[in-house]
Amino acid sequence: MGGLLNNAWDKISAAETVTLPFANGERPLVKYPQKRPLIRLTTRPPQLETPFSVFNESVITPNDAFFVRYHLSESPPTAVDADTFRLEIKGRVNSPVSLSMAELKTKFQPLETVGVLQCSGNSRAFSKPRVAGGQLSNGAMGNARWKGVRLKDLLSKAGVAAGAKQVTFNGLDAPVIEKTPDYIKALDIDHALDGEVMLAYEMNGEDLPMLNGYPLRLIVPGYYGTYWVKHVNEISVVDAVFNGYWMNPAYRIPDNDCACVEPGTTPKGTIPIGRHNVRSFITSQADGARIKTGQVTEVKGIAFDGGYGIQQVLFSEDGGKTWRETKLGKDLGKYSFREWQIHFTPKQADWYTLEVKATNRIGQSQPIEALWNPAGYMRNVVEAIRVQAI
Ligand SMILES: Nc1nc2c(c(=O)[nH]1)N[C@H]1C(S)=C(S)[C@@H](COP(=O)(O)O)O[C@H]1N2
Ligand SMILES: [Mo]
Repeated sequence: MGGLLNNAWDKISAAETVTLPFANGERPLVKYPQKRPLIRLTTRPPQLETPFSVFNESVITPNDAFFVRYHLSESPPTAVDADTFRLEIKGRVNSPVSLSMAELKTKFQPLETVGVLQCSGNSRAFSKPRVAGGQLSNGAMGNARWKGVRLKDLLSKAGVAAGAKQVTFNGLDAPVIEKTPDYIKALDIDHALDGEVMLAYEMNGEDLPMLNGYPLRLIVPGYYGTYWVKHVNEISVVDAVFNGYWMNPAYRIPDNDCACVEPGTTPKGTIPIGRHNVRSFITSQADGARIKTGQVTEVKGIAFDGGYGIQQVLFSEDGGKTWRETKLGKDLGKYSFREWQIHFTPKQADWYTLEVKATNRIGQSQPIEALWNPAGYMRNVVEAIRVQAI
């Protein structure tokens, strides 16, 4: 038996609170099983954000600091018995398959990928005008080393039958009220067979934490977290586009190049959300930090994209008037956070606006003005912080 949790999360009390930089940004810092104190957004279901300072500690986000997002109020399952757990693969396949965790770990070639998991609504609370949905700061993302098996290998064991169009993924968490739709997501068959999408049973060298999908979760490198179904126990190959609630109307973006519309307006057409856009953050200084005049200050941070890889990260100390190229850190793969670093010497006692802007290997970058869409998805504006040299 693994990952036993007590379901009385609303009884867990907060040791401290934090105030995030937007209206109604007060949040309790709460310690959940297998987690250090995290910023709690909601109790049922649990939604926990990573405190931003964690991203300055290491390029890999520790399991105990990794954010948590659920949709169904009785999530996650309170206990999962990994000895009796089975993954079923069915639908348009030649022979349905049922696999134990032991079989998954021994009968298939393992694969490891370092990859960013980011919620579509990460940073939503900064949308102007404000939008409905969880008012998240920048902590609904994380980077981990995932180990598991290729979905392609599992599907070829079952044998994909003619006419297969998509593959659906369902996890152990189920709705309490019948009217709430179960959390099921779908990928196109070609995507499912790309050899990169995987079922992970390890995160940073350990079993997945219960709150991050124990014992098995889907990893869809480069794609928003909504597809990374947790506690996956049911995979179905289907012959039509799956239109369940969490694919339509939920998790859709405007059907245009910027995934944006004029603030306050409704898009004409929508499509399912897809890959991450390009983002970059300064992690070494917080907004309002004090630095020393005339002294070399190290500024560092992270950048990532939807899986083409980061090409360049530019830094500005004058609010975007001039830019300098930063030094990139070790390449952990095209789906990982990429560290960057630069030195900056404030010549006089003053306020400085530091900005950072990344470009990926296919030339995609970040907008200077924030783009807007009604769900507050895919925010990737060039981030700016103000620091004071004293
Ligand atoms: N079973 C299940 N899987 C799920 C969800 C869920 O509600 N139930 N939420 C999804 C969303 S929207 C996100 S952003 C990620 C969050 O993963 P994490 O909680 O491990 O950070 O899980 C995804 N997988
Ligand atoms: Mo999400």
